[in-house]
Amino acid sequence: MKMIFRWYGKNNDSVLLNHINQIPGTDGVAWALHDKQPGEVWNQPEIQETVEGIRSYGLHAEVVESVNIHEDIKLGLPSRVEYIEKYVQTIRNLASAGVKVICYNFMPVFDWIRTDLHKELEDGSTALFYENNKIQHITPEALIKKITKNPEFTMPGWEPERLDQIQTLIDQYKNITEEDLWEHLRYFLEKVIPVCEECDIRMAIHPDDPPWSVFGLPRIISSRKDLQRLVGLVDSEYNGLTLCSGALGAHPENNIPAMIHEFKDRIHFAHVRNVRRYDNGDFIETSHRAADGSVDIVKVIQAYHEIGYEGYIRPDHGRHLWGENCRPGYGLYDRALGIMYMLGIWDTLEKGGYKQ
Ligand code: DNO
Repeated sequence: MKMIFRWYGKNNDSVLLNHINQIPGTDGVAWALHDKQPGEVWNQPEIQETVEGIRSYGLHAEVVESVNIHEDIKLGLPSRVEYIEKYVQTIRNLASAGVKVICYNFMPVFDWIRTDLHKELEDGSTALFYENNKIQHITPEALIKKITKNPEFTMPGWEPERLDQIQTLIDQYKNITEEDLWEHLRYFLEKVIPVCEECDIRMAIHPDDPPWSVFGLPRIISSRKDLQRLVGLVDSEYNGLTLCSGALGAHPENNIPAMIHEFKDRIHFAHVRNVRRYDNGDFIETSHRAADGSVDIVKVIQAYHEIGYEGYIRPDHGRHLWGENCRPGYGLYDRALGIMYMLGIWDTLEKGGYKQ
């Protein structure tokens, strides 16, 4: 496996490239042009500048997370034709800079959703928390206002400048069923996968987070059945997955090690993190350690080892530790600890397991 670290760029991240290259076993970053709006072409010079900046620290820039998809594509509007052309241009530009994997998602309106970005854990650290009951009793607008009191602390898809459009977007989805969303995803993939094959760049869809419908919006990448359907939409290895143990792991029926075995040829990017689930549907993000959450991360890494995983992997969200001031879920310390935990398991397996 190839260990990487998510980096939000020199203007948007408290973590520096020089911090990342000090984490053992970490060779690259998952990056993006974070100032780009969905639907804008990423031009070669700006891609090149970022890629060269990353490489100057001895890190590779082979994974992009994410090139976001314009809502008109997800809604299946006539303007999707133009937005898909732009997406294709971005794919070509990224491929010419040596990018190998593009992570994306097909969640309507919002990306990941939490109700508290700094929920205190027993040890005094804080972490991202999802309270099911709150989501059922709060409007998206009220939730956005609550969590964006500090403008630095937003979630992707929840930017304050989008506030005005949120209601309009939600209304636009009122007549879109899950089946419609599947058809729109198929349409998109049928256009982009042939280009990916031509330029050797793999698409890796990120599952829904949380893996169920929120605010009445359709969500379709939440379970094993959904992943089976996704890989069948366009039968090409270039149509693949970002298998996120935390996003999928919030649902007790999702067996992550079994998914790793079943979809082994289509996993191009692995996100690893732990969550502690509660019976009422709430969950909190914990350290990576198996004992701290509901997902057995030892078994997750063991499954990657069993399939001989050679793709990219990164620690996903971490807790906020030792007074760190960082993007929610994206501090340096807990994610670096997560890497050492994963590599510890992996290296032990490489040596044939622990023997007394
Ligand atoms: C959350 C991330 C997601 C992911 C996107 C991919 O922290 O895993 O925001 O990057 O869903 O498009």
